[in-house]
Amino acid sequence: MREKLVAGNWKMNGGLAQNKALLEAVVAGMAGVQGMGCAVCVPYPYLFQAQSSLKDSAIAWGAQNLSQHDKGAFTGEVSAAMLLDFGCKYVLVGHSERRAIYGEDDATVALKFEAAQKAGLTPILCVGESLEERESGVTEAVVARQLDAVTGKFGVAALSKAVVAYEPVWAIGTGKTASPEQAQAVHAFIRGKIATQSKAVADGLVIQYGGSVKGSNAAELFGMPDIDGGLIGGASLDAQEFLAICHAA
Ligand code: G2H
Repeated sequence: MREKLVAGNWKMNGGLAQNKALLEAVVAGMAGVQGMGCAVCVPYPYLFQAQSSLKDSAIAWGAQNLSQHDKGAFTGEVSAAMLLDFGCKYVLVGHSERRAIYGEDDATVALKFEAAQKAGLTPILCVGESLEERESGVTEAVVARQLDAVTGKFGVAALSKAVVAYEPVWAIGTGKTASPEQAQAVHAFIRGKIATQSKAVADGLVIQYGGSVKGSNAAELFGMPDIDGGLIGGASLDAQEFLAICHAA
């Protein structure tokens, strides 16, 4: 039985004072909640704050990116070991904003995935198609290619210690959410594809949905059989909204 996971992706938002209020409200609102996982992926400078605010709670924290390299002359980069120093459990890899804005290709994403796992972090591998790709009918091919970049290199077992987040690019920060049925169809495709390589890995794989999830649509999405929680952007910056999503899981 898979446990649902709701993870906030703050993106490049926040500040010490507002984070404090947000983290305290989330900790209070999640007290006593069991049977699901909750995490926040914060900007690097606030990992220390997340660690000190969340260390006595059941809420995990993580980062939104990492370097594929272990250490060395990579100005501006942050390694997996550094994230571990701050108690991170999760790290996002291959978020569509990294792919589109920073040119991260499938091969780079796979290396980042490997660096995270080697260090003992749980990568949240983001996959998803653009509007143009959906409209030209290649959604499954795109998602398959993004998954194959990892499983082709490291084997399907690599997904036994990872999370996949399906995030249709056209639904990210646009207010347009995939309908529960549209999302479920892709989630079922992902699980089915993994199952052809390992049923055990497929059955245990947490597949989150991401893209304009809100308190008002979370329950319907999370009610679908292959949707195991969500990766939450904008709505994770508002404690009440984020808590409503967590409570729907
Ligand atoms: C997708 C999602 C979080 P939002 O990027 O990863 O953002 O919920 O704002 O669409």
